[in-house]
Amino acid sequence: LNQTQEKSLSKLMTKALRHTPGEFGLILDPEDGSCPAASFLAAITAQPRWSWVTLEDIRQVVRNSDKQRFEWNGDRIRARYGHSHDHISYTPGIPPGILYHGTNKKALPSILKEGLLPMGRQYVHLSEGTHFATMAGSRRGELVILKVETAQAQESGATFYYAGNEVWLADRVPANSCSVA
Ligand code: HQG
Repeated sequence: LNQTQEKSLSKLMTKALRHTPGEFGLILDPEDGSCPAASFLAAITAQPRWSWVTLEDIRQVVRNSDKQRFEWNGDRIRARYGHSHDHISYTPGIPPGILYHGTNKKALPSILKEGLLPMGRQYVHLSEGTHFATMAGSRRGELVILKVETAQAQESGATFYYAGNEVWLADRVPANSCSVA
């Protein structure tokens, strides 16, 4: 796979594992959102432009993913985060005191008023460091990094879940626990 192919195969894989598995004929495990690698490969190679993909190509995408989007569990594969529906049941965890969220300047007034909402996804995405938040927030305009006080958010009813690789998820984050970093 060259870099362009890797990127576009990664997009197809996130679509199948985060958003519309049914469209690919996949049924994800309701607990961890995984499916057998063999079924996954079959679903990918059934796509018109992707009939030539091998398991090694998929392994390459998983290995090289800048944000470690995917995860193997034995012979099963899943997306670690980013899901649009109730595809995974994460276990609540105790987050570090501060987490970061990357967003853009235009969204800021609304976030400071309503708090962080999952919008089109199952959860709000947060990170332990600013690197992941910077990548996330740079996608749509002028980057703003928000700092989340997790103890305060929990007192206001937010629940946090760990998705691995420094990424945390929350059902919502109240405005009183968010500030510009
Ligand atoms: C914003 C990508 C207005 C929120 C990324 C974000 C990440 C609000 C957008 C991962 C709001 C939702 C997740 C409110 C939140 N008012 N805007 N009250 N609350 N927002 O894509 O966190 O490359 O669903 O700040 O890099 O940007 O796909 O979430 O700007 O890692 O692997 O609403 O997905 O990773 O956007 O991104 P998203 P996100 P991948």
